[in-house]
Amino acid sequence: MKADIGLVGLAVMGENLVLNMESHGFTIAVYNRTVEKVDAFTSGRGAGKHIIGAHSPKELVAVLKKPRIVMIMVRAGSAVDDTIAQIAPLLEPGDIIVDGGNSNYQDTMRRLAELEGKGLLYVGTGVSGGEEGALNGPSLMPGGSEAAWPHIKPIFQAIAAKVDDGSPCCDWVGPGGAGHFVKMVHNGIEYGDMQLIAEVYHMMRDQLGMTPDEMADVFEAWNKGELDSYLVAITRDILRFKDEDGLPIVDKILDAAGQKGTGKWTGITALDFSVPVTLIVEAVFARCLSAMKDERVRAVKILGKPSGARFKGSRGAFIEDLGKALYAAKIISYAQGFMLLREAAAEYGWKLNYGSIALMWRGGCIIRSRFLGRIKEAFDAEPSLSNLVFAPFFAAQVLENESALRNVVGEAVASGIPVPALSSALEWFDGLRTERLPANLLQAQRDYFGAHTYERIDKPRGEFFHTNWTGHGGSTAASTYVV
Ligand code: NBP
Repeated sequence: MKADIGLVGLAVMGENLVLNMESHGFTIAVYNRTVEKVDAFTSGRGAGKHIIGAHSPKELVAVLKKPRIVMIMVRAGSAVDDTIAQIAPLLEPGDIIVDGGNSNYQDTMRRLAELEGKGLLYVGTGVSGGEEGALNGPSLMPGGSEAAWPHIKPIFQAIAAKVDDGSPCCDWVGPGGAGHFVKMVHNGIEYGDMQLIAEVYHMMRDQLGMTPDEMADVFEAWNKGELDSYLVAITRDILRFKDEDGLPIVDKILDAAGQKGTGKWTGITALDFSVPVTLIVEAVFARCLSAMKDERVRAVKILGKPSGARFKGSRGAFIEDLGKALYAAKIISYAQGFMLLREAAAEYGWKLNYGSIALMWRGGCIIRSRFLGRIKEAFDAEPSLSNLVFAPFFAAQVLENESALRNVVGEAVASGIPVPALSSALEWFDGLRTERLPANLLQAQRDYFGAHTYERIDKPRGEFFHTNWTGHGGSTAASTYVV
């Protein structure tokens, strides 16, 4: 028996992907660095299935159909390089290595260049949906050597999540590190969505004094409308969940958030590309601030809590505004994420299909939602759409919900409840619609102290001027450049 694909890395994701592939009729050869895990798997969850256990990379490669496909599901970073170093010398030109871990897209670009140089094909694919998704249908975002796509497509599209019309949440993303880049932005958006929900929860808990069960009812209602999404659904379930003593478990969980880095990468990339992905960056920093638990406890002792105004309005109307604010901010966050994708596409010469990316995220992954179907429609209607909030549907939606967002942020500021993601959404939206920002003054300051020059509103763009502001500076300007 020959295997359709080999998989290295039998941890939670690898095991479940193998079982998913097997359930779709594929035969899989498996290998893991700690070899005992191979036998444990083939005699345990994998027993009696079309799964071949290999005890060395050589054994793995020997049982694969040609061109050989080896998928790596190990910890991102040097483990991927170690695994490639073991597998690649055993392969022939035209064989394919797929990295399905959360690798940094720049590592993927480096590995791709190295392996293509040896005649191999290399794919870096985002895999989202966690353990459950890996088993029952993940969202898959493959990119890299396009010649590999016809070979991996039947397997990938078979195991991927499907949306209502049966379309798989997996398509070819693009060359280079495009697959892992799209996965990185997916994870950044996930940080943003989670932070927005957490801020709305904070407002309900501390401003309206709602119980977890009352909040769960609100999330349940929201999940039947435009906010219908996996994260809203699990928030409802989390709020309802009781500890052994019958009390809500959410109230007992320490408020110090962890992170594994992909949100941070999105922020760093946004800064590198000068794209204002403000909401995701705020979401990352909100986790950092939450992790400073001891410092915050100390701050309250020294500085006291914010002693803002108490909420006096109608509770029902405010809950409605919270839902609308969440929706408006979410639109803005996705607009920012797609701006980053567009910039990366321009930077690296990738032709990204934004509608197809929205479809890949529509099911299987953590940010899956009804809303992504709308995004797909917007990009399908206008593939060159430069900004999601310019699409007629989203322009109308964000404007319809703008006053609720403004109201919620205003109440939060007045009462001293931090809402960095909600407020950054509003700031970005206001900034985007301000024709004349105060950057004229910034340019004057830069020219004053550093002779950095400025453009003028009464002259064509691209002409730069320097003023001798003090009378004793020289007339020599610094060269103009963007860093
Ligand atoms: P882990 O990220 O926990 O990695 C464990 C696997 O990596 C084991 O098979 C381990 O082998 C192997 N490994 C390590 Br650690 N160092 C190695 C090395 N130097 N050489 C070879 N193998 C090595 O597993 P996971 O949670 O299943 O995630 C796999 C990948 O998928 C990661 O990149 C992760 O970020 C990504 N991902 C995870 C999720 C999720 O929900 N967990 C979701 C989406 C993507 P050993 O058994 O010998 O120690």
